[in-house]
Amino acid sequence: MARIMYDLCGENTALRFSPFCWRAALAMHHKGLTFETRAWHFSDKQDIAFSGQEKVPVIVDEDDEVVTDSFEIMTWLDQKYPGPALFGDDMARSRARFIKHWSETQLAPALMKIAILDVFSIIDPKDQPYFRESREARFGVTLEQFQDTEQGFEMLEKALPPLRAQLEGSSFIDGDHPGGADYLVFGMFMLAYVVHDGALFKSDDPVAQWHERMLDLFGGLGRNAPRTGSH
Ligand SMILES: N[C@@H](CCC(=O)N[C@@H](CS)C(=O)NCC(=O)O)C(=O)O
Repeated sequence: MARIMYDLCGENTALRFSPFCWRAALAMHHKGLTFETRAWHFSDKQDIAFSGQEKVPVIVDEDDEVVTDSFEIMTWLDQKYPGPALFGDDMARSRARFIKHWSETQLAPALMKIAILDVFSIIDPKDQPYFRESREARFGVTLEQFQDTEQGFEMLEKALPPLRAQLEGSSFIDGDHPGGADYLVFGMFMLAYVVHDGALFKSDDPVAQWHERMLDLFGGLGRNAPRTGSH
């Protein structure tokens, strides 16, 4: 059977904007693995019930093995499949977990401030009540009160210095070639790339140049992703 990834989509099922699904997709490409995606909406919980949890990405491997959680998927890929390492040894994986936490606690909130209403506007109308209710419960304010693009860019600017410093010394976070750490971070930015109209970085920023390199990987996988609006 073909390898499958359940992948969050918008009302337009070509729009794939989940940072965690992007991480998993890039990691599978890094390993040279082929896969098909199944477009998944927030309200399609029953379709992934077999995985024992309610979030994507969910991978169903060719031998029917089921794996969830982007970091676990990357760890599993290194264990199951030879070829270029995503994380390398246990010590490197442990350090990559720090990058995961940094990206999820420093980048994701900034990107949400910038793009939450963009996400809301492109998801399937049948998903919108659930999305609004669950996110408003999480944030404690309405989506409209939460969205603050200016504050989001300020938060992003505060979060970026370690990434910028790293990229002043090497082409990728993982060195001369992209690896798991790059996908952990770049996946976050793909949400904004797909749903938000407007640049995230100034063009002379090393982060912008890295972002361009990342968009070009695997035949322009990121760059050619369907996007919203006037892109
Ligand atoms: N820790 C998980 C997080 C996955 C996650 O939050 N996925 C979101 C899509 S971006 C999801 O499926 N959300 C379902 C929901 O909110 O009900 C990972 O790294 O894969």
